[in-house]
Amino acid sequence: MASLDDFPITRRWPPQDPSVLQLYSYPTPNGIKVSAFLEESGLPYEAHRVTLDDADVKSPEFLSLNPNNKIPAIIDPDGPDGHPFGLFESGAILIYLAEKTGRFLPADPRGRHETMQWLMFQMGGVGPLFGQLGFFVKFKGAEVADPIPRERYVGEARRLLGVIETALEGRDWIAGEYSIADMALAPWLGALDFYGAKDLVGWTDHPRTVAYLDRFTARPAVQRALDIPPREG
Ligand SMILES: N[C@@H](CCC(=O)N[C@@H](CS)C(=O)NCC(=O)O)C(=O)O
Repeated sequence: MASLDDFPITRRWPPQDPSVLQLYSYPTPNGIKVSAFLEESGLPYEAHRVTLDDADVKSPEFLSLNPNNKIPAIIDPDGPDGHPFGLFESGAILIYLAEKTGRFLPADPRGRHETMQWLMFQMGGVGPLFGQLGFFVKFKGAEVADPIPRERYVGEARRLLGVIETALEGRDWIAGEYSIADMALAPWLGALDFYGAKDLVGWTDHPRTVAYLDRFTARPAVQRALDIPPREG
């Protein structure tokens, strides 16, 4: 693609400044990951609100950038080859932005692989499992008489919290230094409150994890990211 005009999504969500990175997102845990990176790094960008309504995420314009109909997605007008480059999947976007800016992903191989390990742990474990927990506890729980799905996801979430609690022993951030792994993981810990699932998973039995989420949320860049793009307006 030679210019942003070649991306059909820009017809529905036109860029104000086509020279900066375009973010298509909503402030959910997966959306906040990328907003947090952009706010932390200071990379110039423009945020477009794409709600989770089918009218947005399943619109032909959004599907042209992410055929998997999920936020977040980006277009970088200055891609790896100097041409506009579109990308979806929050983990892939975080790695891309870390490599582009040289921030929040250690350069030394050991630190880099450990950061990737925790990023993958979030992408393959915490995100999907907590998402299902939210489905069965907050959104559709009352409609499902069978207790097994709910028990399954409560048990898995509790187990994953135990893994995080152990990993945080003696460190402030999940891979040592503050990194893209924290930007991926911490927003999902925050989701437990939104799901009304904190008591079910024994949140307060995990004091290092509680302090970790507080530490993440207290960062000024994260505070801003929590409402990017604004939910309303
Ligand atoms: N694996 C994807 C998951 C993204 C995802 O689940 N996004 C949700 C919001 S948190 C979404 O857009 N849902 C809309 C839908 O499924 O229709 C990623 O990490 O980017």
